[in-house]
Amino acid sequence: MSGTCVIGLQWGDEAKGKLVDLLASQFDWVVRYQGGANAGHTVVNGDQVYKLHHIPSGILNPDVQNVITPGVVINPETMIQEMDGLLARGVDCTKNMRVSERAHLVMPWHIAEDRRINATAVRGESIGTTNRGIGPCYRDKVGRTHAIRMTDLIQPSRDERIALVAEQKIAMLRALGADEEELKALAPEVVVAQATRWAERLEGIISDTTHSLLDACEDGARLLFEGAQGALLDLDHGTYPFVTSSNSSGVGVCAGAGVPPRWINQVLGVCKAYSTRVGGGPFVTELEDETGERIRKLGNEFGTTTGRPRRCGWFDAVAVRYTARLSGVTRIALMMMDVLAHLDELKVCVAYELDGERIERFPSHPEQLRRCKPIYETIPGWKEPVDEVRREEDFPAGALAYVRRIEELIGIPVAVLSVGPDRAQTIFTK
Ligand code: 2SA
Ligand code: MG
Repeated sequence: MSGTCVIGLQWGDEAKGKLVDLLASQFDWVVRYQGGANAGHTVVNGDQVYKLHHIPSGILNPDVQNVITPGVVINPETMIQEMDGLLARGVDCTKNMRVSERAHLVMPWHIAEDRRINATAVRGESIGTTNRGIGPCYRDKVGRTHAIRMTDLIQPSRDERIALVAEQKIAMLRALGADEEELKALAPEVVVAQATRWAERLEGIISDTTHSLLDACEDGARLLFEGAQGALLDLDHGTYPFVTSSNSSGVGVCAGAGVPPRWINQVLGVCKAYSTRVGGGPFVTELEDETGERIRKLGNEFGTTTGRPRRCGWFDAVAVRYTARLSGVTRIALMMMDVLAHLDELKVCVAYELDGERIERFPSHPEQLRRCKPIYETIPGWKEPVDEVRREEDFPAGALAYVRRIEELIGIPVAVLSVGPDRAQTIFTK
């Protein structure tokens, strides 16, 4: 038996999808366990680029079972579109993908409400959500009274239930000042018709993934858990309130998937060789200068889901040490090494200065975090491109020195280096 998790250690977009796709052939199951269509995983296979939001990154491998478990919030419309897009390219998801009957649905009213959230500043700044209805859907899940789950789609009570919730949601959004045009799309008959279509399309793949996964674990199957977003966006442990609404760090795997800790033995922590963040919130090592601009351009740092430019900055060892410990990371994958080539020097944040004091712990309050100044160590850059490198010993000495320093600062071995989006541009070192 082996359960391996792939967890983002920064603010998402660490190229987890690429690793999951690559590792998938060594596993029997790939499991998505939190988040929803706010995720954007890019998988490159030869000249084919797949942008996945809902569908697990193991889908390109026909021998792998892909599951979306209770902790995920599903926008059926997006999922069906994604399935159709894959089908047009010869990938039939109905063969090797199942969706939990316990997973909650992102309904059109959640998206309408999310737009309102984004219009509201929290602690002086907008959260900058992806507008995918994630926060409102998880709120309804926790609140229980207005939630709709996958299993509700295939019950005789479906239409009645959806119509009732739609009426209540319209009243609520109206009170919040939503415009009538927007509310028309939420009318009970409109949403009931949509849900009928969703049920027709998805009925065959809705299943009890919890029992299937427990059976698989007990039968000795190999499971790969695919995290979405990154640990600094974790609802409980991230840069709250500038976080997503699920547990995106390693501690979220068990609850979201419905798999107990005893079946997990490896955690691969994925981080970029620098930092990025999309959306609002404090970012200690942010570069609002030419170097930041250069990283954005070379790294093509734009959101997969929303196309938003990502904020870029130096590697933050304080943050990653925290999230690696929190996530129980056993090995690190350091991605996007190619983007840092050609710089005269690089900086790594080794500690923060908070109100005149040096700290090495990641603070919990956003205002404290905002006051933190990075304490940098400067490391000489390397001038040679690395995108053609395929073996560890072929990296320029400067690049290896950078990797070794990061390894030391985090205290966990770097086992994977990535030098580009393609499968072949991945070097396993340990
Ligand atoms: P939400 O929509 O409620 O989850 O937003 C809350 C915060 O979480 C951030 N967030 C993300 N950050 C990076 N990548 C994400 N996925 C997409 C991608 C983002 C995109 O892979 O590129 O395309 O813009 C993701 N999803 C959520 C979000 O920016 C808020 O800060
Ligand atoms: Mg992403």
